[in-house]
Amino acid sequence: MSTSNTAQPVQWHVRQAVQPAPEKRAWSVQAVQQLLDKPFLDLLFQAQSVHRAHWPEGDIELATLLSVKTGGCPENCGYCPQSVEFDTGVKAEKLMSVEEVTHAALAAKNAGATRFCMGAAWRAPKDRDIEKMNALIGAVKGLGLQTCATLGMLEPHQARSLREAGLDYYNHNLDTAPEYYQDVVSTREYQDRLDTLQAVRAAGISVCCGGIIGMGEETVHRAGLIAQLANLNPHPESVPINSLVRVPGTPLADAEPVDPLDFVRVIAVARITMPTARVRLSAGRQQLGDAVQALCFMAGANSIFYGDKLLVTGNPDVEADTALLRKLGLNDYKQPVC
Ligand code: SAM
Ligand code: DTB
Ligand code: SF4
Repeated sequence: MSTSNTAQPVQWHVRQAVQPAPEKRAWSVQAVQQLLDKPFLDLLFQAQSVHRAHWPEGDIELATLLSVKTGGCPENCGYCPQSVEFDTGVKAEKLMSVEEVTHAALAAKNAGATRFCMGAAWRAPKDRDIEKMNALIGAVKGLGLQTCATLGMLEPHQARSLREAGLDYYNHNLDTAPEYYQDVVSTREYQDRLDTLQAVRAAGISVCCGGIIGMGEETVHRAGLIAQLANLNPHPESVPINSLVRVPGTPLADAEPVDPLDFVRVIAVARITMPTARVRLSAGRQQLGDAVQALCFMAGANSIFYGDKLLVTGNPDVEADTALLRKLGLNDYKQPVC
């Protein structure tokens, strides 16, 4: 074997071709917790190093949300303002029309969004709901946007139908660790979520799956959530990390607020354990302020929900996000077309 430093590209290509795919590392809850417990700056440095190695462009993805079917949901997720069980002032509405959704998606595109995510407050859509969603997906896709939907639990045939209509991503969150799940929602099982994720993956739709921090969970539950996500094989392409929006009338309205630096830690650990995922700094940004959001980007977040509203609660407005991205020198920001 040659000991010279001269590059030998041909040999390198041959070696690459015969190498087996690297084995996927399984993350134990303990290993994830050790990451969460690292000294803050060491953790941030590690996460930023992983981030730069996998995302050299360093851009922030802009995804806009629209609640296409609001309220009246029969589930009892303790964080959610759209459950019929909680008195939150959110009224049940019917599914929006193709025209209304197209109008909103075009506005999102003109403001700079590349992905458009449609949310529906369903436990599980009926087949006739899927048909109506397919029309919305086709219209959004026709505008040249990436499409995402979050509609509740899916059967395999429904996932296939959404894929055929042009759905690129399906959002379905695990929300927390399996052992904490029943403290938050009792109308379904953790396994139901995993089954839907499997149906989505099998249909060829990319997976968007994450969770919520600040629901009274311990650090071990945060580690348990991240381990579950990282051990999905492959791990999700998008990982939304939400900070609980404490909505009056929900059982979690008075939950202890999360220490913002602990929230940054979760982002960092998501980045380290899922290097090729878009980690989305999701709900709760209004409470974080610019400095903590900048730390989240430093920790490896490279996506945000972009637009004045999440589903039914508020989000920083487009002007504030434009200003923040500009201040941080991110995205080589161009003026939105209005
Ligand atoms: N009904 C569908 C479902 O549950 O999958 C889709 C809509 S649901 C509102 C989508 C996700 O929003 C939930 O899984 C949860 O992670 C997040 N979410 C809902 N309410 C929230 C809140 N108050 N704060 C933070 N995230 C929230
Ligand atoms: C996700 O993880 N967060 C978004 C999206 N996926 C659908 C929803 C956040 C909802 C926040 C409360 C609300 O506005 O309803
Ligand atoms: Fe329904 Fe989804 Fe809200 Fe749960 S999170 S109550 S399933 S809309």
